[in-house]
This record gives sequence, C-alpha cells and structure tokens, in this order.
Amino acid sequence: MHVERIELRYIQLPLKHPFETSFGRSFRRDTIVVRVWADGVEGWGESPVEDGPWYSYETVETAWHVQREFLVPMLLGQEVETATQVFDRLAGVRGHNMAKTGLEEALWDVEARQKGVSVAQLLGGTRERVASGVSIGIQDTPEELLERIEGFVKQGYRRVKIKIKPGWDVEIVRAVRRAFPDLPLMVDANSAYRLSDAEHLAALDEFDLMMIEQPLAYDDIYEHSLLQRRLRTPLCLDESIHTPAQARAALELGSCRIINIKPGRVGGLMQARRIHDLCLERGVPVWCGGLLEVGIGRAHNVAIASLPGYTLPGDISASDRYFERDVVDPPFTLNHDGTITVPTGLGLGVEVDLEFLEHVTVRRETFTPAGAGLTG
Ligand code: OSB
Ligand code: MG
Repeated sequence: MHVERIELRYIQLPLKHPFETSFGRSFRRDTIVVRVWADGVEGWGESPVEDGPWYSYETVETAWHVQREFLVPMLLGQEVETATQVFDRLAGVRGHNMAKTGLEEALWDVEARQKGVSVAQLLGGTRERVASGVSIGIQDTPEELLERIEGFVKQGYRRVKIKIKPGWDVEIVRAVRRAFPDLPLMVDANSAYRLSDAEHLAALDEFDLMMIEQPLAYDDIYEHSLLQRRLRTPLCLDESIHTPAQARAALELGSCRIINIKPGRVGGLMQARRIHDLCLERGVPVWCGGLLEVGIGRAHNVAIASLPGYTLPGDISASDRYFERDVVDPPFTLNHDGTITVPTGLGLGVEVDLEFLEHVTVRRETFTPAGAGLTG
C-alpha cells in the first residue's frame, strides 16, 4: 500500500447521557477521526483520545501533535506491505498508542477493501455476532442507577458493568445484586483504590461478580498481584496494560485473571491481536473494552472482538447507547439476543456519513507528500 494522503479530523459529538467515572464526568465525546488514502483506496480509523489526560495521558492535542509532527511523516509517501506492520513501523515513537491507533486502523480498512474482505475477516475473526455489554457510569442516586440498569437489561444487554469509587461501592453493588440476582455483573474502579483497601474490596466477594476491573494504580502491575491473592473475585486489568509484554508480566505475576483489550489503549488492532493470542494460548479470557468510540472506532472494536479468544461480552454497545446520531450508516444496533452483528461488507462494513462528520468536525488537516498540511 502506497500511502498517498492522510486527513485528521478533531470531532465533537454530544453524549446522550453524561458519563461519570472515578476520575470525572464527561458530557461530550472529543476525539480524532483519521482517513488514509493508499493506492487510490480510502480507509478510516479512530484515535479515541479525550479532551483531558484523565483515563490516559493522551489528549486530542497531544495526539494531534504527535500525529502531525512524527507519525504522519513516517507513513506519508511510504510503502506499507500490510497493516500488520504499521505498529512496528511507528515504534520509534514511544507510547502515544491512541495517536497510532487511528492511523493503523485506517490501513487495516484500506487493506481489507483492496482484498475484497471485511476487517474482521482480514484479522481472522470467527464470529458473526459479538456479545454486547454496557458500562454504566456513576449516577446521582442509587435509584437512578437501578432504573438505568433495568432499561439496559430490558434492551437485552448481556452483562452490566458499573463504575465504582470509595463511597459508591459495596452498598451500591449490594442493592444492584438484590434487584438483579442473576444478572452477569462486574465493576470498574478506574484506579480509585489502594492496596490498603484490600479488606474493603474483599467485601465484594459475596456478590458473585464476574470481575473487578482496575482497582489499583493506572501504572501498577505488582500490587494487583498482591490484591488478587486476597480476593476470590477475578481481577481484570485495563489501564495497566499497554503492551503484550505488560500483559505477559501481569499473567506471570497473577495480577489478573482476565484482560480488557482496547485497541486504542494498546496501539491498534495488531497489538490487540498479539495480546489476544498470548491470552488464548494461556486460556485467559479477554474482552473488548471501549472508550466511548464513535461508529468508526466501534466498527474496528466489533471486528477485533470477532476473534476466538474474545469469549466475554465487551463494552461494545449500540450507537444509540452513546449518541443521538452516529457518524456511520447504518449505526450499530443491538440484536434481540444481546449481540451486535459483525459487518460483512468491505472494510469496516459501514459507511462513514460524510455530511454529518463534516457537521461535527471542529478542525481538519490534510497531509500529502508534496508538503504543507491544508487546514480547514
Ligand atoms: O475504564 O473502561 C473504562 C470509558 C471511558 C474511559 C474508560 C472506560 C470507559 C468505559 C466505557 O467504561 C466503555 C464504553 O462503553 O465504551
Ligand atoms: Mg476500565
């Protein structure tokens, strides 16, 4: 694939409901959509950054900077044999996995279109539908949380994840469990606890949770291994895992028994597949996490989740759980059995709604080998 042209778009899409985690509340999705042209074929990807460095150190502005000054020049005018090589080609830039992801995903889309297959097929996906879960933020009251859960359960979601933090944890989970005794349920702390909270967290063991996601520091692997020994409930790591080597370390140390793989967090689909392969080999279940992606990143997440090791329902919900209107057509919808269908069309298998995308674009820049970026 000869990379001819790259376009970056900073887009802002209002969320239907504010999303609150232990690190704050967001009302709008600020993210970067990437479009790449190679051999006359265009492909799309998403760098699922946020407006501030809360979940990750990356933001819209850091990603834009790193893409514009470093990553785009490494690819533009260059020959890339297959999308599997893109992440390694960008390895000279340390970290900045979200910045890399949009570019890498776009080349998977191009390659799939060229080969006449879907991105899921190109990745080696084996599922026609992926099980869909929903991640519900911290609410103002327990009653509101129960009401929201009921709504999602009625829609058919296969499991519910609730966000917890000190002061919104054991008693909340007890109330949810009482109201929904058989619901596949898990919690995500987004690093809100310390190892000294081990005893408090052990109180969650009685609620038959599928897992506790990322209770300790965002950059810790070791202390999670100490915590895991004190809990019956499996731990799942999210923020702490950015590379296959970190995944291996966490599994060797017993820091978790499940891994949440987000393409955006690990630098794209190839790195996601490498972590998937490592876990599959060891019999460790994985699932596809989410970063409130718009339809483009969501399509890539659905594609990677069709690989055989993704055995648990992911944070891949329907478009209408997040947005009034998505940037792809058709939007992603939930089937009656709580799954999302893996598109079988070329590439992403959904069309980007260019008119609506234009409407939500707040900054755009196009790069060609000839030189200067064209700002629009
Ligand atoms: O920790 O998994 C997380 C959203 C933004 C940042 C971090 C997380 C999340 C979610 C939402 O839990 C997952 C989704 O529905 O996309
Ligand atoms: Mg998480």
